[in-house]
Amino acid sequence: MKGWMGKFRALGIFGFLMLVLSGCGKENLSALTPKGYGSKAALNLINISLGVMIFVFVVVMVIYAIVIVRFRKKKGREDYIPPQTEGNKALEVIWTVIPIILLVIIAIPTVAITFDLADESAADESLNVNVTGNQFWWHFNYEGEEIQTSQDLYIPTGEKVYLNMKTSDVLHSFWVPALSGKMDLHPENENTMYIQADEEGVYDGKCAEFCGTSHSLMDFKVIAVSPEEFDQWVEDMQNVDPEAQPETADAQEGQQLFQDNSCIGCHAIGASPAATGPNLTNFGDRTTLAGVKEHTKDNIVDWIMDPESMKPGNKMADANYDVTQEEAEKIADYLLQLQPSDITPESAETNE
Ligand code: HEC
Ligand SMILES: [Cu+2]
Repeated sequence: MKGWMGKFRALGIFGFLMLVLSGCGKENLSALTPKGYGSKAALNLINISLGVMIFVFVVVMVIYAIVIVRFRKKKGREDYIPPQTEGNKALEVIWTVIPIILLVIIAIPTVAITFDLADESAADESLNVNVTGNQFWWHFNYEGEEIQTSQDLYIPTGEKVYLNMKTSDVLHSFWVPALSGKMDLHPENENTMYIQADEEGVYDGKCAEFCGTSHSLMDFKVIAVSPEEFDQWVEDMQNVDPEAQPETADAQEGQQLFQDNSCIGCHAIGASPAATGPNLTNFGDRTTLAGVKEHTKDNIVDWIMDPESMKPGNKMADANYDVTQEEAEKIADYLLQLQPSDITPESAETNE
């Protein structure tokens, strides 16, 4: 009786966990709610494999149940031994051939999709973005467009965007579950994959390769907007004047402080090449700070005063600058008004 109770309790806990955990995850961070070409292909494969596995499971369970019932030890026939069938050729062939057929059913679409997702034949006439992974932030350099961004990757919907990926330090892995599978980043070899978003939206991305203390905070976003909105965004980004004067006096002072302290040494504004820190050209249009924190003035000030406490081990923590709280507020005012485009993450979310 006690043993049964224990089993029921375990079953109860599993059932409960299944219910609760199935509520975990966000829609735009899930491979099970695919919104892109690669993720849809992957989900198809998952479903095919699952179908085959369920088929095998059911068949085995049915045979198992029949055997248990039919061949029980019966009263009066305790010594009975059923006819032995080892070495039965027909049976051996059948249960060798069936798994082969099942594996072929899984293998054909797997191989086809693998080649399809690795296909780079359209790369030349597509949008190419050079992606760099850094501890613990992402950099995006739009090839031939004179556009550099960090953390937020804008792409047009309905077309393949080729990502040529490398890391500046340790291994990272680029993963936007709702759009595609993962791709590792390596310091020397460039790895290429394409993503294609079928619907507008803001898709969360993660670093999927342990890369240090703040690995779990190395988040980014893919912002998929309509092709027209994307063209508008490109134009806006190309027309940014990195030296443009802010409107308010505080922001103007902030701009000066940003230049006088070492900030500008690590953070580019405008399309100058990748620096040691995130490009801040469209910082005011972002919805998160450092990939993970709420994009509020308070948080930005806290970040400038003590980046280590918000993202342990990050490379700004040992930077050499000395600003007061008041100065940090002015710098935040300056950074927040860096809003070069009307195309923002909100455009992707409202136009669905
Ligand atoms: C030694 C280089 C360095 C210096 C100097 C530096 N930063 Fe940074 N900064 C970084 C790095 C690296 C990150 C990315 C940290 C991370 O997310 O891992 C960063 C992140 C940021 C972010 C968040 C960016 C984002 O993408 O959300 C802001 C804002 C910022 N820095 C502002 C400043 C300001 C203001 C100064 C000057 C007072 C400054 N930084 C000085 C390297 C630097
Ligand atoms: Cu990483």
